[in-house]
Amino acid sequence: MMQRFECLRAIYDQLENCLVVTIMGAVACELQSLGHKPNFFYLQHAMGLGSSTGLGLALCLPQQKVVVFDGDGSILMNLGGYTTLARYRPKNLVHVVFDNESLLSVGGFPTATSTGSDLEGVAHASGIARTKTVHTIEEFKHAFDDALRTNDLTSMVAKVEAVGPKGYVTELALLENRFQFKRYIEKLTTEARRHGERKN
Ligand SMILES: Cc1ncc(C[n+]2csc(CCOP(=O)(O)OP(=O)(O)O)c2C)c(N)n1
Repeated sequence: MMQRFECLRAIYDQLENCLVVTIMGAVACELQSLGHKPNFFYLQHAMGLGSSTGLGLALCLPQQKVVVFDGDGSILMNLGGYTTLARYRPKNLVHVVFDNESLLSVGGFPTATSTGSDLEGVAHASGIARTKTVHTIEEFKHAFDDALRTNDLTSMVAKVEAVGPKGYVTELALLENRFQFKRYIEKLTTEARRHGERKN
């Protein structure tokens, strides 16, 4: 079975020009350990709202690719997130759920996916047209590349082992991350405006 860290490593270079939102805990720590960038935002505390945050960004910044790294425990707290994604169908959003069947970051309690709940099935039944479940790094990389290239909403589930880093505390403070991310977006929108003015 694949590990989430390997998945992140396999696609890290493609995150360069995306806005990236992760949920808190293990995945945030793993992505940071590959190298933090100002276009990465690690959503602390608001468990379940990774997809909602990504949706808001994608709708506000339609020219910008947005990637959300979600977790099974988190999306299970906000299943309505799937229906809202489907309803607004942002073409520039890639939603990835790393399904380790566990609340790993708080000690590893099993979630409902460990007893058979199928998140891709929920996504599909919610009305998301492009869904996928992947089990290997090759499948993951291929599906992620495809999702980034395609001009449509994709929600994918990557089945991964319930393993992560030893600790989840990083050097980067929540507020620092928040201001950095905001400035990054401001720079993007200022540049886009200038570009538009030059063209007119
Ligand atoms: C509303 C709320 N409930 C509980 C928590 C505690 N909490 C933090 S991370 C986490 C588990 C997240 O599980 P999952 O999304 O499956 O990701 P994993 O930790 O397995 O990578 C929990 C329960 C929280 N931060 N907020």
